[in-house]
Amino acid sequence: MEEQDTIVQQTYPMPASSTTTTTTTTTEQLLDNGQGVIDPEVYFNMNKPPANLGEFEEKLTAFVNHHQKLDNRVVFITSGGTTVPLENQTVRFIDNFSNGTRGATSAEYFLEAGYAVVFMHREFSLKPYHRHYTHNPTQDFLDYLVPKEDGSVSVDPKYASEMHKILIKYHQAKESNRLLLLDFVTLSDYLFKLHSGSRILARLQQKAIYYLAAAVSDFFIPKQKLSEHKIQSRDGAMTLTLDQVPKFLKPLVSLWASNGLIVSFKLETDVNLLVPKARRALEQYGHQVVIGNMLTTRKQTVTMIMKDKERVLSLTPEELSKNIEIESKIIPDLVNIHDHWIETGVTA
Ligand code: PAZ
Repeated sequence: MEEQDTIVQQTYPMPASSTTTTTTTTTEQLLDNGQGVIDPEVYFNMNKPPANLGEFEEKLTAFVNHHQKLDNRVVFITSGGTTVPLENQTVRFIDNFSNGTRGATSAEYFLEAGYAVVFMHREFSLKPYHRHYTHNPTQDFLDYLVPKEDGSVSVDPKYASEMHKILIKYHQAKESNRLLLLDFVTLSDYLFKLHSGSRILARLQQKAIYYLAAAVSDFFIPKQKLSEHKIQSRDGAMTLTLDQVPKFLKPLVSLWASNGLIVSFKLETDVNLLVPKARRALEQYGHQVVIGNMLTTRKQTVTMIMKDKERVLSLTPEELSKNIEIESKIIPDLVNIHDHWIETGVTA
């Protein structure tokens, strides 16, 4: 309560593009229904878009146009964690655990299922196909390679056959122009690109899936409250007050992503909260699927939650021992849901 009182007393300069004649407005005027959360549209008016937003939109528009002509299904995957800068000239930022395994792995299974994939990921997080070599905890990338006397480099024969299979799939995806990689770093990049990207995909109507696997911060420091320069330690202990991030799922469902199948994720550490919170999100935002997962078991089990039903997808101990990935169950399940969505406008 105390925090909220402090926020409400804050004044913000209006954005340069604003047509209003006043120069400042109170946060109270910007809050969504008095719940202490800034409306997403206000957020976009008050923050500067990422410098490469134009390039992002150009690439995405060309990709979507191409697949629309071919009548292909397209999935827009978000993957990895967002950063929350503590300074405008950013030295420090808040981050989270996500390294993009869910998103990158899911992208491969969607490609196998015939989808074109827009993979919007945190810069330097896991990417489809590359992930098998770049982020392997037991083996560094250069250890797959062998230097030859003639100055060339080859793949160590013990890895060649597996690498060959992955390379074939990777080249197929690239040559058929079915994989578009786009990136983000900060929460602000993410929100601008989600906003813009979902509106570009909206022309695909039911043919699009929005698969929101990124771990997006719930809290941030508004630009107007950010220190311009590196925060100095001579001032002693630091106290941070973070505002709540705008609830972007609501406009995504009702305004931006017209008729697409929207799949969000819910991550919890307290198992008792998982399904109730996922259900609350479905009711609040009115989208089609929430995939619930627990921090420690997210690679073995998920719960698919829809309006009138839910089911648990899990790997058996035997499947785990064979390194089967849970995404090999999630994606076929979603493809069924999507088939049904396209045919009937409701989830299976
Ligand atoms: O990136 P990763 O594979 O390590 O983790 C995936 C995940 C847990 C971030 C994802 O499955 C998820 O739940 N994303 C949404 C998190 C949330 O904002 O609740």
